[in-house]
Amino acid sequence: MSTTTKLLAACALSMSIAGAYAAPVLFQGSSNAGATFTVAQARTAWQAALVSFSNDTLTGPASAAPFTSAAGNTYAQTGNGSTIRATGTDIAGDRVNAGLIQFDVTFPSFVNAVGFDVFDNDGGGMDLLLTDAFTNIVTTFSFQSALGSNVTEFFGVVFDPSTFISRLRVSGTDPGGLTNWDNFTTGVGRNVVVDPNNPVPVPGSLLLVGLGLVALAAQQKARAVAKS
Ligand SMILES: [Ca+2]
Ligand SMILES: [Ca+2]
Repeated sequence: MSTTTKLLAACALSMSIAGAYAAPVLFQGSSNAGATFTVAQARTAWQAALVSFSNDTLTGPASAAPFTSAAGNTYAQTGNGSTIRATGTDIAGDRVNAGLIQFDVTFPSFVNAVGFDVFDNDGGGMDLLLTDAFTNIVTTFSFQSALGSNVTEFFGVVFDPSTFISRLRVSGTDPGGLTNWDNFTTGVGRNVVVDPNNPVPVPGSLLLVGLGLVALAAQQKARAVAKS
């Protein structure tokens, strides 16, 4: 069984999805001693599903939220009472007295895939809410982080080829109250049927009609050449 197949099998067990529309795949890795695969393996498998991607290392000045990183992503608190801040190397979250640490990430362009590292979520539950750039439909992923302190995990999502997202809301119920996030990576999956830089999506059915017309024209041209 390949690493990717193992990842997909593990994801099918660990993931529950609420919402509709997207047919996403979630890759999860952990540096836990008992983990089936490492953070690096999970990230590599996720990146292999993409045609392009860019990584936000969050290197920059320390700052309270909201802040925009050098990569152009804007990170903001949601007003639920928890806080986040830029440390200069990553994002530090404090649950304070809220039920969960929660923040929004807005991307400078629409993306088809998103992944990031989580440090020290202590086995807490995590939610990712991804807002569809065209329909505003929100898809929710709910999953558990690995048990134990000082554990780094990777979570990555790839949407179906016609789905792009404009915003990500991250929530973690870290029992200890302190969690860090880093390396927010966004990308475009292979075989996408819309251009993320063009805000007008090409419906799949129209694309098929277009491809059919191209094939028909090629066939007629071939017949004309054969007769001449
Ligand atoms: Ca970093
Ligand atoms: Ca923690």
